Amino acid sequence: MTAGRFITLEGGEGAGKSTQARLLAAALAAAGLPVLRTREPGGSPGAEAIRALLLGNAVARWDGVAECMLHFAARREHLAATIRPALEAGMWVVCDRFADSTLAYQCHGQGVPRRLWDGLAELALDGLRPDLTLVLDIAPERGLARVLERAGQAAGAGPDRYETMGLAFHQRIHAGFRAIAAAEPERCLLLDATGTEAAVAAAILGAVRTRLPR
Ligand code: Z5A
Repeated sequence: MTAGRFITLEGGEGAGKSTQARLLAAALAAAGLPVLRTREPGGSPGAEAIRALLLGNAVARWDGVAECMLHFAARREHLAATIRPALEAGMWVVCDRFADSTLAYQCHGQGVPRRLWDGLAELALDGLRPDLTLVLDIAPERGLARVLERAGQAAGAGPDRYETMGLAFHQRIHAGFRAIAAAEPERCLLLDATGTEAAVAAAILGAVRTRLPR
């Protein structure tokens, strides 16, 4: 039994998850709530080490199944070291990506069977699921354009391994996230991510207030 709240942000590349995770955490903190902002893959020393492996640039380094297992290994470590202790301490945990990303990227994107995701989720999560998942929805072409524009602005910041995987891959992921949101409407909310940062932030805060009243 956990005392805190667990909010995850999901969506494809450039949907604005990191931006919105930062804005939501700041808004919750400004409202006097204890907040922890974290991310996946990563969020604890062991999980960050796995992140460095996963986001390296060799596209064909592992097959989808191995990749799925690596994401869940990182997640289990992240849960044990960071998320569960924070929830048990009563914090509001805002997490940039979580298990839905594995379902979207590795199952919808890379063709890993759903039953494998189910088995790994049962093994790794010990029944923990987010209280609220905000799925930021944007056409992949538009999201990728945002990421490319950012890379153009930051000297030396080339695309990571997933960003090099092609438009068809990102279209499957986009469809996957929509299917996830439609399948679990009590947990997930699909939000239009094409508005300004402020407009998306306001929609998110409204959803959090409605769905997770204090
Ligand atoms: N992955 C996986 O395959 N399986 C898994 O289980 C998990 C992850 C957990 C993590 O990369 C990669 O791992 C990811 C999926 C895979 N694939 N890739 N690549 P990451 O953590 O480095 O990257 P990301 O999660 O995809 O984040 P991102 O590409 O940075 O996108 P974002 O967080 O959604 O967007 P952002 O950083 O907030 O914004 C991107 C740019 O758009 C930036 O310049 C902003 O200033 C701009 N932006 C943001 N919002 C707006 C609005 N509203 N209007 C205009 N511009 C905006």
